[in-house]
Amino acid sequence: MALFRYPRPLPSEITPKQIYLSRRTLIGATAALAASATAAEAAPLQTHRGPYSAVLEPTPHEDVTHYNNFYEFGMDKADPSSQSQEFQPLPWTLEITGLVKKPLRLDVEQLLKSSEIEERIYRMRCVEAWSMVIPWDGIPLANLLRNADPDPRATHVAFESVVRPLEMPGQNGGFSGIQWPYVEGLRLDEAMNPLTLIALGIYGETLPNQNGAPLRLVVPWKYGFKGIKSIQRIRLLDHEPPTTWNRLAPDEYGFYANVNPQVDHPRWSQASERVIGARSLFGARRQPTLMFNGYGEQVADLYRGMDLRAHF
Ligand SMILES: Nc1nc2c(c(=O)[nH]1)N[C@H]1C(S)=C(S)[C@@H](COP(=O)(O)O)O[C@H]1N2
Ligand SMILES: [Mo]
Repeated sequence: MALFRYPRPLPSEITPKQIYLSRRTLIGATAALAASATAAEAAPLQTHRGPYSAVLEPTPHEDVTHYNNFYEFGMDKADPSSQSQEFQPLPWTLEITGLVKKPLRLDVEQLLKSSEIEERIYRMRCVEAWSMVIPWDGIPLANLLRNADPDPRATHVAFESVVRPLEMPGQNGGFSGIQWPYVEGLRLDEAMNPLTLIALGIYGETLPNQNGAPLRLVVPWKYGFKGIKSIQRIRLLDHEPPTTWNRLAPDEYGFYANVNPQVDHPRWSQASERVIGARSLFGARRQPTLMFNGYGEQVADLYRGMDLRAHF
């Protein structure tokens, strides 16, 4: 069980050594409290091991926080960690609107109070054929959506990332071709699945900017691009919303994006994956990719009778 705290202390409130300590020690009680002594308004929160965590060896913290995709900060894997340090996640408001009976506007503190924070150790499989194992801290999305009381007409959920060109260099021109904001979507039953998480932390620490501070989506049986970062708006709809990668390259990235080793990307195989942070004698280690990224028992029923080749 780790201690988890938000808001994190401002860099000006702690020394670099303390930042290092608070990041390195899974926020061991003493280090975290020492580091946050001057900004201790918010009490540390308990993180509980969630029931859906498989027994998996997490990818080293250094790789999880320095090998990232977050095009708002640039297109190289090292850009998000180096280019996101000016980004100020707080204050933040998450809106849940659309086909709901009780629209919600929540700041991060209200979010943290709305539900118990669970630790979920999940595999993450990027569509580019690499993978990690990440220990997330977060809230089941279903809990949030229930609080908003979905209207019976709602069938889908749309998500929108933040737009802040002054803090996000990738939103100033750049070559990605992405129309901002980054947008994603799920079917409502996928969003309500108990595996679907809104993460506010990793490794028992506040979510680093490069991983999608202050809150992002985690859908472990889908390709990583569905896990939209720095979410400001969630809307319930009666139709399938447009999604960023599908809009850019509809033949390569579908709405569903379920991890499937039998359906190749048009330009590469999806049968296996490079394991980030794991080396073998011959360089990067590879392993076979699992159907639904290994979560079939929990999610295969969502797709009964669907042609997963057509709905890739
Ligand atoms: N807003 C936003 N969310 C995003 C992305 C992005 O570029 N912008 N990249 C996606 C992709 S392709 C992946 S693989 C994961 C990477 O998450 P990580 O850097 O925390 O491992 O974030 C996803 N979420
Ligand atoms: Mo990805």
